[in-house]
Amino acid sequence: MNLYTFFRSSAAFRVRIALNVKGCRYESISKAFAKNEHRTTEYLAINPQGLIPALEVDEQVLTQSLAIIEYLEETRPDPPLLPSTPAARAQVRAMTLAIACEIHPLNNLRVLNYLRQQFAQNDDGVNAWYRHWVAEGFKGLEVMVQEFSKAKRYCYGDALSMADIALAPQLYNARRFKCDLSAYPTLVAIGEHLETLPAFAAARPEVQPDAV
Ligand SMILES: N[C@@H](CCC(=O)N[C@@H](CS)C(=O)NCC(=O)O)C(=O)O
Repeated sequence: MNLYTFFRSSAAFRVRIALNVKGCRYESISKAFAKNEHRTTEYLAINPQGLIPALEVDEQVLTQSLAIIEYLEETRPDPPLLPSTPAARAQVRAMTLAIACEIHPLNNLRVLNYLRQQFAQNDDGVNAWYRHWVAEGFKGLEVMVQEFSKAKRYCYGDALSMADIALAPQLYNARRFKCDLSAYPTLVAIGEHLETLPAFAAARPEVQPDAV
């Protein structure tokens, strides 16, 4: 498997965790955002969206981190990343999407760059935007994990799921942007536990081969 990745990409961070959890071996092919390597003709032929990650797996290229993780789940079901009942799976997917659809796209690099370039925002403006959308998303997610997490170790029940794979990178980035996390004690507690898991530790940005 080849993972088109960038150490700072939180969507790639999700896929790195999933690959580690599933015990999949993969090669990292780095596409540095600062050099616009994700916008070259060569990479657009791999992922026409010009976004990281993409995964070459089973003689095809897959894009979109959650589609990739769902594919891994369906083709390599052990250990599972989704619970066994439809209702529980729906809750896990809801928490995953609360991060991947409601927080992350608003805070993506190209959105932040657009704010700077088209709307003349400086660091203060961009950081306020970033923190606002994290707060909006985490507010509801904290209530959900308070209901569904059993021991504040995982988002749903007491087992690892896709929601944890979405949460850890979002918490990592929230800290990078100095978001105040004091209103989300359950999310923070779950994040602290996830950090102790080898599959998560090995996926962290700073230990990737392209980390600078
Ligand atoms: N929904 C996509 C998001 C992919 C995405 O936005 N990736 C970011 C990095 S986390 C990216 O490539 N950004 C490049 C840019 O904004 O120019 C997924 O889950 O894979």
